[in-house]
Amino acid sequence: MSPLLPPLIISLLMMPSLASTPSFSDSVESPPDASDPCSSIHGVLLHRGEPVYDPHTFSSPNYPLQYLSKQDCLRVIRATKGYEIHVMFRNYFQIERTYDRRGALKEDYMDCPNDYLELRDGPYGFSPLIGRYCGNSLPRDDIRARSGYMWIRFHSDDALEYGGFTATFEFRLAYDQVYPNVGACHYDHLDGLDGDIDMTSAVRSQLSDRSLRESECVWRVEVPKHLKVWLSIDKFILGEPNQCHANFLEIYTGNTFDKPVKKLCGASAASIFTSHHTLYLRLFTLNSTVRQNTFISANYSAYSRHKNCSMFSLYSCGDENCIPHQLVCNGRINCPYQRDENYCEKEKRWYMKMLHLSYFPLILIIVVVFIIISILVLWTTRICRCTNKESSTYLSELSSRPPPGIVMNAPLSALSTRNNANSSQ
Ligand SMILES: *[C@@H]1O[C@H](CO)[C@@H](O)[C@H](O)[C@H]1NC(C)=O
Ligand SMILES: *[C@@H]1O[C@H](CO)[C@@H](O)[C@H](O)[C@H]1NC(C)=O
Ligand SMILES: *[C@@H]1O[C@H](CO)[C@@H](O)[C@H](O)[C@H]1NC(C)=O
Ligand SMILES: [Ca+2]
Ligand SMILES: [Ca+2]
Repeated sequence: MSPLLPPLIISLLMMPSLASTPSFSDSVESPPDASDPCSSIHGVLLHRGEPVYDPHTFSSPNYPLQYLSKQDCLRVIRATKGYEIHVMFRNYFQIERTYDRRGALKEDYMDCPNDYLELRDGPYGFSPLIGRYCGNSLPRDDIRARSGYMWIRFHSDDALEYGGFTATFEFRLAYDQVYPNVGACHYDHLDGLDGDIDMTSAVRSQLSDRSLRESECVWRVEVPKHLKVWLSIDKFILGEPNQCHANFLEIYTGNTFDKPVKKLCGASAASIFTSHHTLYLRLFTLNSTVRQNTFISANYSAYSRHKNCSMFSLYSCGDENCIPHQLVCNGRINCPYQRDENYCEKEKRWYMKMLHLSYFPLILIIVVVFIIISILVLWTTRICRCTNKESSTYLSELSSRPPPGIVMNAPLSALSTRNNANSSQ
């Protein structure tokens, strides 16, 4: 057992609670599942075998024991508006540090390619870097997130693990908040299989703040895990086309850990079939003039690629793309060649629907057989009625008629008027 017990009981008084706004769902925190190795980054530690939760701490996985290999733990913390986040490290700090080819320690403190703790001033992996930490000395810098958000990521590779770290953070009133607008233009699309992304209106809503210079709007799209996101950009007009420093749209898949899969700052954009079920879109604009002339709209849709869509209970677009059945005839295009919407108007009429069924000939045969049987049944009952009538008072009149098969073709009304005429005579 390590002699250095983690600072489990730290009373951080006068701390504003974590605010929750509808725009940024990552900020809603609840006690995580203690069996998840990443729960320690969310403040859960095992103390004498019992999980202890302190949301104002974050530690390496498995702390106070050695951290685990192949971990990627992420947490985003958020302060109430007007506060900034300060981080303090405790006890010890031991994260694998880079060795160069001769085995000498590299002096570059920021270069930690194997294992590291990464802190950013903002809620995303593309937010400004505060530092990437590794090695054996407690980070002594004044670590603070002035945007009111802090991105915390711990990464370890598959070899060499060390003691790790534990840290506490607190919220302090910010007298000079430099990025008051971070996280203010965030939109989540997490529940649907398809939808519109209206970037033009989002950018418009930022125009009311005249003092705002740079702005960043972010959309997070998530579809069920077994599917992927297809993004189709219908309209793409940037305020300053081909000026990548002034405006751009970046597309990230999975998380924002890695570089964007695409950075768009030209005059056009096409559709993108991503290979992940989550997607982040980041639209950067330098100033309000640029924002005023920005018009971008996109649609997203869940899809998957299989040789045989029906084996995965999906609808086939006819081109190896498969989509969930709910997206067929929902009034939106979800197949690249619109197959999911092409037959919908016709299919509303039942007989057209019947024609599209593969077992239509079978139904046709059944219907024809049924009609023939009905006719035969009607005919035989008719004969029976006629036989009964033969014994009645109309016997003489009926016996003068042609055989029953021919009578059937004569309209009943004509028959009855003739009867009436006969009786009135
Ligand atoms: C906004 O940025 C563009 C491109 O750099 C520049 O041409 C324009 O003058 C700027 N407008 C304002 C109001 O600063
Ligand atoms: C696709 O899968 C379904 C269900 O498993 C099967 O009935 C069908 O024959 C398969 N089609 C092809 C072209 O393999
Ligand atoms: C995208 O959504 C808009 C609004 O619902 C719609 O008008 C447009 O046709 C859609 N585009 C595609 C390719 O589905
Ligand atoms: Ca390692
Ligand atoms: Ca559709």
